[in-house]
Amino acid sequence: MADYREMWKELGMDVETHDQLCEVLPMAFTDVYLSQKNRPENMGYFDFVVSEIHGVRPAELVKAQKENGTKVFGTFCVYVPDEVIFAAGGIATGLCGGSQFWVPGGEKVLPTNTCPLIKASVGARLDGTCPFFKIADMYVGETTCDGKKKAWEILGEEVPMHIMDLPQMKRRKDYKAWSEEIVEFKEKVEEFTGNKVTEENLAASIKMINDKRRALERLYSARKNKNIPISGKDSLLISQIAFYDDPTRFTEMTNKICDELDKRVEEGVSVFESGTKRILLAGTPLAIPNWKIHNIVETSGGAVVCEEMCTGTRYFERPVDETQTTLEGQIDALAERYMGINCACFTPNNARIDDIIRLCKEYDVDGVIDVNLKFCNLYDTEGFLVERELKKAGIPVLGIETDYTDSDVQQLRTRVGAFIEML
Ligand code: BJ8
Repeated sequence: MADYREMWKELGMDVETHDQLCEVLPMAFTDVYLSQKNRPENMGYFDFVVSEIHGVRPAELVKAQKENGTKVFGTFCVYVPDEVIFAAGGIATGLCGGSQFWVPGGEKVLPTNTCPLIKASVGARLDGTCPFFKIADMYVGETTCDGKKKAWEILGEEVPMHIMDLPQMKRRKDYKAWSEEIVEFKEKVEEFTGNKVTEENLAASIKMINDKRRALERLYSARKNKNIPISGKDSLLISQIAFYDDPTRFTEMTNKICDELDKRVEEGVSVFESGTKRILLAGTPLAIPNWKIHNIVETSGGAVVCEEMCTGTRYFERPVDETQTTLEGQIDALAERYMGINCACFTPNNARIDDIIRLCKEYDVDGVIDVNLKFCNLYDTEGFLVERELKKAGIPVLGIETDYTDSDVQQLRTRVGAFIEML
């Protein structure tokens, strides 16, 4: 990695502790990623972004702040409409933590039985070991799960925090409430950036983010083929980078790899042996660098062909309606699109089960692994209905619960291996 120590120091990071992360991450990446055979050539860009994850993009954000007075907004959930931020000349960046490295820092202030995603996110900020958490001028939280809601109160003491009140049901009045919440968010963003959101700049940012969604849709479509041209691990990496990268460049690079994948499909190239079992992962998100389950599946005779996750289909399916010409119409279109995401924080949430069954057909899936991050009660509880309905639909399913540690890897390997064998 190039030397970014000066920038990290300037950001007030704990550079010595951060060095330890810089030492282990490349090793993990080499083991999990670079050991794969026949990777698409255009993964080179995404490999580069990961190898410089705390350097190259943070440096761009700092430059935009210093040279143009750009405001950076850190977000934690796929319900937060990035379009509003970009329309006002801001930059949105994902902040969810996916490494065990940050968990102990979170545990200093949070109950141990909090999900690792929340503990890692809080730890990354309090320990000063992630540049993105230091760079963000404002954090945008939401009222999804209880753990996050309380975490905002702790993080809000560190950084200006705006919280979006997400409804938990999907009645007409809830859609209306979410529209109003987006209007309030728009006003907050306008005040913070000093820029107005107009029909024109919002239309442009809706198109920009839709283009990103369409590129991801293309990537996922390639995985529907009998010959799978890209591993689940590589696809996951692209999905994870989508949360951080410059959206226009990301779209361009994703379309570029999709051109290569189309060619592979035409030529019948697969990265898996024929007959490899096709697995869909459903459940809680896999924030970077959480590659654990994909790695286990793909080194146990399976191929991950789809993720019904926020680092997956929940992030990109269904673009925002681009035909609206008034600000009001555009905001309603945003509310409509975002309320269409099916997170377990909603009740009832049958549409998520319908989604999983639909995706199983679209991706010609042999079996589903329902993944739950330890202590996420929402997805854990919903797992009962998900697994029951999948069984009813004749789709084999394995429910697993895990965290960011390596302590359960052997045990998971045995269970996942046995599941794949039985398919
Ligand atoms: S839309 S999944 S990104 S809330 S895993 S922190 S729910 S205790 S991340 Fe999420 Fe938005 Fe839903 Fe997606 Fe809480 Fe569960 Fe942890 Fe979670």
